[in-house]
Amino acid sequence: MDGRDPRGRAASRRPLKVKMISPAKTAADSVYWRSIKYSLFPPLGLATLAGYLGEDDEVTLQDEHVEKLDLSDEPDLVVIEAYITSARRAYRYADHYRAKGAYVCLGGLHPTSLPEEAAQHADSVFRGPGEDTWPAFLADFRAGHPKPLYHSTVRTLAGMPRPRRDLIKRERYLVPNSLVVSRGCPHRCDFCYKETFFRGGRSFYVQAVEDALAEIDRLPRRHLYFLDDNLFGSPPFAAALCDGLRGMGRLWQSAGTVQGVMRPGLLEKAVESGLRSLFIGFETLDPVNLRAQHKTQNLGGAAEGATARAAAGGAPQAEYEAAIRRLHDLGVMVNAAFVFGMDHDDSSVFARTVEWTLAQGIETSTFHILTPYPGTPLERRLTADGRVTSRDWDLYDTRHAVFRPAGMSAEELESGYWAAYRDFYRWSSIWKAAFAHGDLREHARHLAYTGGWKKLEPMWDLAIRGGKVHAFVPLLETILDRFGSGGGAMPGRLRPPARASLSPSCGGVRTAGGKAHAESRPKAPRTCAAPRRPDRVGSLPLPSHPEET
Ligand code: B12
Ligand code: SF4
Repeated sequence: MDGRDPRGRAASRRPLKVKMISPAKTAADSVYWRSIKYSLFPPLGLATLAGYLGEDDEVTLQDEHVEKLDLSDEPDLVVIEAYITSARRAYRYADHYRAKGAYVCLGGLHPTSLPEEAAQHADSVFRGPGEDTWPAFLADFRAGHPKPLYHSTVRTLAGMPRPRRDLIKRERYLVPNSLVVSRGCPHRCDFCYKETFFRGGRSFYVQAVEDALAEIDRLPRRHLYFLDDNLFGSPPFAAALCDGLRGMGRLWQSAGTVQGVMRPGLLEKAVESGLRSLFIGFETLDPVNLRAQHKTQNLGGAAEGATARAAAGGAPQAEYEAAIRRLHDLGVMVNAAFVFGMDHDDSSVFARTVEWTLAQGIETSTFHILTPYPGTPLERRLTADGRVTSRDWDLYDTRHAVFRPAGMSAEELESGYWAAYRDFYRWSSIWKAAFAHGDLREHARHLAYTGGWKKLEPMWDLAIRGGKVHAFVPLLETILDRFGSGGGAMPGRLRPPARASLSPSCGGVRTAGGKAHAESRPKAPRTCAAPRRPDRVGSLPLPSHPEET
């Protein structure tokens, strides 16, 4: 190296002009429909990386999910985050800026899985989380000798600068207060992106609780959304976080596991600190499928009592039902995620699954078609068996069958997937699920939330077009607040375990205790939950988690 980067630039200490881009699966200016799903969360990964830049560097962050990209600028450095479904557009923008002479960096989940593919469009490719590689690259770049490939190995969130939330256009998002306080997950399910992404270092680690609380403290309004894969992955960490959160007057949503829910005491702490809805990857009701995907933690394990039932009987339903009862008893809404197309599924799986979710009074469900993300054990297995039928990454959106299923045709899998959404969110189903709860108030709450959101779909479309998504936050919060009065979620007001159907459940954010709630309210104004709709055909579900597989 002669002090020049591979594209001929000499070492320089001058401020950098940096452009950060989160490309969307499709352009955000569709004339047909704008899904609220894409206006929920800001690009937190890029905002995190921006935190490592110098104070005098000039940074622009554009998120194609919510705005039309300005491609006419002349940055020195372009930073693009690519997911599998946005890879095609990410490469297009990378090529565009390279042709203009900018230095282009590609990172995120897809370049991590397929660095050689990404390298055709980038000057530097990054594998894994960026907290170690990104500052190393910046030093190399400023010194004039950046490397073509950086692979993260040092996994820690200690000393991480604060994400540059000032770069986020808050008014364009319904849930600007998203955050992650851990990375990864202690489990290893075959279909999950996680093992591929974290290869080369630890695959589960947490932030210092005081750092997490400090970040929370600086977020305005009340509502928080933890995007962590599994917030309860470390019970001591989760318990300490909840202890710290208690009394901060926050309302929050997150993802957890059946195991985490069944752990004695932890859920109660979470509810006391403001948990209002939990995304849970039930994935399948079939124990053979769970074992094949190495998701045996859903069959029992760490938790006592009810967990043992599932382990003994082999079927997960008893355990799932116990977890749902526990959540509902504490006033927590359940967003259940299922994956269709595992080898033990046949074409009866769709109706059976929907029927079961309705019988449990589950408020929202997200359904997915099994998708072999590159680099996962699932992908390796299906590829070895010659069953992968498409490498068109645009189709890897969990709505398309990109492999040959074992127990049905690909067409049956796709049509069954759409039918599941239709059947879960049809009015008769909403009524049925609502009446699975115990009393009139529960019925009304379920109907109001699930049905109400369903009716709001056209409104979201208009709000997004008008750039007014955030204006709906106070309204939503008020609605959710009203319905929260019966829940047992305020500090000191935890409801005792009751019969399954007694507790209220709601659209994700529900204050618990009306008046008492107002008393514990922080100075910041209140916010609301994040409704989303997974697709055009399905109706708008309640606030739920974006994790899609
Ligand atoms: C929020 C979210 C969304 C939001 C996106 C919001 C946004 N603007 O980013 C929405 C709801 C739109 C969404 C949609 C979808 N999602 Co999504 N989503 C997530 C979720 C839960 C959190 C992402 C996040 O913010 N993470 C926290 C930040 C800090 O981490 P990060 O973004 O990964 O960034 C770090 C590193 O990746 C790295 N990095 C990233 N870019 C770069 C660039 C450079 C240069 C460098 C150095 C480093 C670097 O450094 C960052 C800091 O460590 C993840 C799960 C997860 N835990 O990550 C799934 C996830 C990313 N989604 C996934 C999927 C499949 C989808 C959908 C296809 C699902 C569907 N059925 O529709 C759609 C398609 C989206 C699209 N546009 O293509 C998969 C991706 C699989 C894959 N291999 O790409 C994930 C991993 C879920 C899962 N468990 O499988 N999603
Ligand atoms: S699917 Fe969920 S539980 Fe399994 S490894 Fe991934 S994040 Fe963890």
